Amino acid sequence: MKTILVTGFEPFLDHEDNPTRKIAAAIDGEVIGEYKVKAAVLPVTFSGAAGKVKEKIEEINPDAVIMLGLAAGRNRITPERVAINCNDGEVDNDGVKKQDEEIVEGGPAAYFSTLPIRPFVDRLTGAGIPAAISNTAGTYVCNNIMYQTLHYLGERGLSIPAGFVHVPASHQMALTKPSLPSMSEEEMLRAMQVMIEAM
Ligand code: PCA
Repeated sequence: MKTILVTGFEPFLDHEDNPTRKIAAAIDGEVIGEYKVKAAVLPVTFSGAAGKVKEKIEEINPDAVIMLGLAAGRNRITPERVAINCNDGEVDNDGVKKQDEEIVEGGPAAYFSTLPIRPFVDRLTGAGIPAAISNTAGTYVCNNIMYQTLHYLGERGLSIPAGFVHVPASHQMALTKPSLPSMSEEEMLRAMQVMIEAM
């Protein structure tokens, strides 16, 4: 059986929760499609998150990697098309703030996701789950780990599918923020199932 590494993140900034850590916990150890899922929850730090993904890749030797993050404000599941070589944004959970900084000095400007993002979106919408390809993963920690993971896999000549998917806030998070678009955690879990089956 193949193995897929799925990562989620801890809460960050003023978000009381992060649905991606719950998704990771819920599917850890499950068998979905051709894959046995191994999950990990990452710190929202520029210094620690990507290192933990690389550690997990070395430990698990997965056949695919899907990294998940919260994009509060989005109203659908959004597989990311591209990660850019730039750190810039709000403070991370270490209190570190980056601006206009390269992730890898002299590295390629960008990496495209090697996940089947169009089939993901087609299968998700076919299953009644709102989804769309996103053309920016931002410049915060999510973009950082997508870029670093694809860079790392490329440098090691590992041609496994890997990439990033942003999810909306959960209904629970929207309870206290009435204007925040939200999706139920059950629906997000179903989305994971659909995407892994589409691999
Ligand atoms: N979302 C943030 C970092 C952690 C998370 O879940 C992002 O989009 O960069």
